[in-house]
Amino acid sequence: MTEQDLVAAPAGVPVLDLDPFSMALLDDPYPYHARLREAGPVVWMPKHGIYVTGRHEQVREVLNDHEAYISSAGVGLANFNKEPPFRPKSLILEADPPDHTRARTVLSRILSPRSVMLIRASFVLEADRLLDELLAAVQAGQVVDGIGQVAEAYPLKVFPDAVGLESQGRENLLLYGDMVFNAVGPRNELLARSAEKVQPVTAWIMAHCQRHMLQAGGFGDLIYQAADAGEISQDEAPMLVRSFLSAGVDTTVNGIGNALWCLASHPEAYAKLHADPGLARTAFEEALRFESAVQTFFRTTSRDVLLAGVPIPAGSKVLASLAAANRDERQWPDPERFDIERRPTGHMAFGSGIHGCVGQVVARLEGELILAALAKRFKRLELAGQPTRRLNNTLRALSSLPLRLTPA
Ligand code: OVM
Repeated sequence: MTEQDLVAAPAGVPVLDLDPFSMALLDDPYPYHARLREAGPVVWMPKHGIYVTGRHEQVREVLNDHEAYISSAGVGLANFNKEPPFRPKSLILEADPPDHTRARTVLSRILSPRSVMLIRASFVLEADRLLDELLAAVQAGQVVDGIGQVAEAYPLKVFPDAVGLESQGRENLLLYGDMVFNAVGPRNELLARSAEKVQPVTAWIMAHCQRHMLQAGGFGDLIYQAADAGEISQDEAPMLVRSFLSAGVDTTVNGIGNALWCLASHPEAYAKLHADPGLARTAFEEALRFESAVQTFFRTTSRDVLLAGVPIPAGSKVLASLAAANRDERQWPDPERFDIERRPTGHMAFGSGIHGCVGQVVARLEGELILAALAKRFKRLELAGQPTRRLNNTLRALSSLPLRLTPA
């Protein structure tokens, strides 16, 4: 008997017999997303025994009803009410109110627009420094790897600096991100492979969540200050630092990497950006819509619910495809068109509702600054070879992106 035989197909729900976590669908998810949206507002996938929604309206509904669709049973395929979590639960991601609210209040203050204003100057300086270096490399005749030299280099410098992390060992942040985002999916080959490295990487991460490892005044230290003030307990502080280190790097690395890929494969869009680097912010936003770095999250129903009239029993896992919602023709005119002058307000790449990305102000800052710095220095950005994909159960990611850059 296979896993799927254990879960009977519910009546009245369209069935889609696909595995969204198979290598083929992860490599090219868009035809599957179209089938998902077409099949109905909610479908049943027997392979994993889950309900799946890929239409914007229903994705939004699931994410905005945090009482019916809870996070404390995990936001991946695993149901934490039935099996233990692969790591101690995140105090913010895998929590519901009122527990969630305390953690969220602290993190939203640390990552607020006002506090991000204070780091802006250093983020600008670093983007300019990195792109000056890149310009010199290009002038010396080098082909550039957009992933290693830009998309990884920039977030790995500025975000851990802002958290107050030491410089050494930061590559662990990418390995850890790869692991936690694979763990949102099933126990497939991808999870097995990234879990092989879990012990040393987790040990490094947890060690760097300790107060004495974090520079005074950084985001990490501010969490400990919140604990000193009694907003959270001392035991909770390292766990909230862990949230920075889980969600703060691999997400922006791939947001920027995907944006570079979008621009390299749409020369007319890059030409517009070069002509007006002020478009950097909306260009980044459109890239998030078009190639969402985080493709999916799950919720678990806390009671019997109706979603678009479809009955879903209590205790069900519901997959919300952020990426499919972001190309839903019911929501977006000409969704398959990458258009940096579109204002894709309401895209789901940062999620929505009380769990909507708490770091989105920082993420947007990084995206905007790196694209603007690029646009100012280069008049053309072209593919210099085939990009390679880094398959991950949740992240839309590239491992390399060979670029030919033409100085302005
Ligand atoms: C966390 C966290 C938050 C958002 C995303 C995420 C798996 C992790 O709190 O650890 O990615």
